[in-house]
Amino acid sequence: MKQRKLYAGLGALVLAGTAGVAGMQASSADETAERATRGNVQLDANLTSLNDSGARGRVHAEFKGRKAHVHIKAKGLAKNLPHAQHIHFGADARNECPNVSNDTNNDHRLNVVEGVPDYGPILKSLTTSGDTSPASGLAVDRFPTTPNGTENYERVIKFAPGAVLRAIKSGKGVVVVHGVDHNGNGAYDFEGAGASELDPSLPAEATDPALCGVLR
Ligand SMILES: [Cu+2]
Repeated sequence: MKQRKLYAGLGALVLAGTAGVAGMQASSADETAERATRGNVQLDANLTSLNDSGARGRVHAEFKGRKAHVHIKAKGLAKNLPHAQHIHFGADARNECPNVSNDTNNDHRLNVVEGVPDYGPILKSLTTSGDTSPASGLAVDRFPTTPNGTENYERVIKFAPGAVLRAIKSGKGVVVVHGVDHNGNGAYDFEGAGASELDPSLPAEATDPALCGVLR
């Protein structure tokens, strides 16, 4: 598996999407914004299947100020394969999950880029350890590998204060779990769905979204 290249491929997407978010954070990092991010809020997301992955799940996120205790439970994911997972957010995105109408190239698959108008770029990488920034977007050795297709993930994620955190707390964060074994052969390979739109040297199976839900 070309995991290192997988990182590089998503890196481009991350860089393309973060400029607007960084600007938002800087412009609102004042005292008012800081106060507004202190509140506690409980959010839930119902994770539904994309790309006929057959998976389903739930997310519970307990925000205390700038920290969120994120709990993901999912089943039916491709077994024994790493599943990159993120909180996506875009200031210009619809902050929703994509559907079949997002399949702009009519190939009967939903790739990562086709979903960006809905869920936006990566805001947080829901890794199992270490860095949680967009830079870890495809740190495959730090994402769940779901031996039985089942995921039970828990981690405290820290956010920067400001407009983006307020937007997440107000119900605009979208959780996406990636990785679809389209041809069911137990591997991410080119036979399943060809090359990833993020990097033609990668299988699209490794990056296609499998689950999506809005944290509300
Ligand atoms: Cu993602």
